[in-house]
Amino acid sequence: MADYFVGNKEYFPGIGRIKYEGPESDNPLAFKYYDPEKVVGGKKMKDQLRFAVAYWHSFCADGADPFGAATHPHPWIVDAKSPMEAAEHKMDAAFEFFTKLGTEFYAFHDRDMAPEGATPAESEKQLKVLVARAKERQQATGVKLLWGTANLFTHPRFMNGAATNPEFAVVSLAASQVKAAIDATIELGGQGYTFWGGREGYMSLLNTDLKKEKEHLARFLGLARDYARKQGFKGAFYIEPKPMEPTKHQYDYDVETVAGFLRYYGLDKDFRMNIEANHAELAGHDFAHELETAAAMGLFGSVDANRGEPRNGWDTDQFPSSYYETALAMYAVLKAGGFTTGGLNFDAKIRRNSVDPADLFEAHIGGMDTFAAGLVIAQRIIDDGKLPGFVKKRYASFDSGNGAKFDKGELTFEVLAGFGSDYGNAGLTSGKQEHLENILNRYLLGL
Ligand code: XUL
Ligand code: CO
Repeated sequence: MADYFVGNKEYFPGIGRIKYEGPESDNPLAFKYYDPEKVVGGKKMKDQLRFAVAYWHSFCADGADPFGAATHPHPWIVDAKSPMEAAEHKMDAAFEFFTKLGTEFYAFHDRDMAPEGATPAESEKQLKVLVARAKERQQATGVKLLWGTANLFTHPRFMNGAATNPEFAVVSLAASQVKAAIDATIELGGQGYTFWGGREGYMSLLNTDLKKEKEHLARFLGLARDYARKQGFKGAFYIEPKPMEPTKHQYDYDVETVAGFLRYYGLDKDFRMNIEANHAELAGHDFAHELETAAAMGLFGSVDANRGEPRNGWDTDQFPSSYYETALAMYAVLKAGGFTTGGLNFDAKIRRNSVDPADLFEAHIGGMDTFAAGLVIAQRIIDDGKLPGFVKKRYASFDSGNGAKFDKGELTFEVLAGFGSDYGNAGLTSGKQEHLENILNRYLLGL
């Protein structure tokens, strides 16, 4: 097998396989920290990080924004004679990109891969044609599907929501699309299936029956899960929390909200979280907060790796570039036991004015290096043991005696309260936050 895949036409000429050259390298098209075969924390970097490229941002998004037209005239679309031919060329470009970059996984929405047809049946037929082609490309290259999903937000029919739409007809159309997307995911050996509630929320409570919409969302998810399992799907189901945008309020607001929703409707055994950094930010949380909150409830699954712009209130989907953020994120991931079915999916897009073909590579290289460095720093935190040791010691009074009894549920409230009189001066123990932040900064500098 060639070092990388090229279809009938090479879409990124002049760029070959991206290699690890180390931190001293000045080559913008080389990895500085991501060394796929290097073992960190008992596993190869590539297996700890499980990078995926997002089909939608990298091969569909064209730089258009609400104020201006496309700035990325993708060559795979420009020279195509029909939407199906454009989709075939796009797939070749995608597999060329995956294999040149050396990412093992990708993620896609149904409509990223195949164009919408005139009818639902035609859309499904077109998707099947492209899925068969993707399967061939996967077999030829070894690239795998991290997760699939359905786009239930672009078509005008979803303007009032999909599973939460007030019209039954639209709920049914959404189901037909999800069914086809689940079939596609199974056919491609997808390790997960993601539900991001694109327009599952509301713009105004004046026209919304909130209780009914949430019940419909829960019913829809349960039915989709049952269908997928019946078809033999063994992968993970993910819910991707996001507090707002495009609706004013999304029902999948953040991890804690989704956890409550899943438990209330009895879905918590089957669904886990796909946590996106930028969505965490929009919800007013640190990325690591969302990861740790999911892990604490056994709901951690996968990650949409990107970053927001703290001063903007929308999803800027930028490529990760902060070691501080990725170190704390990878620390949370490692503490949660690492990825199993999940991975780091770059749900990120190059800026509208990044118009050179190399920009897409440099964006991913930077994101991968940032997470690789984050992994190394996270492992340093664990190996050195100062931070986890401090936390362990901070709770040591629950390791034995009455504290341990409390933890095991062996104390009544009266007994617990009774001990209080013995502990008059307790509580003035330093949390040492600044001390710990200084230690973390030394790890970040490699010290
Ligand atoms: C939107 C978003 C989606 C999901 C997949 O904010 O993150 O791209 O990741 O539907
Ligand atoms: Co996302």
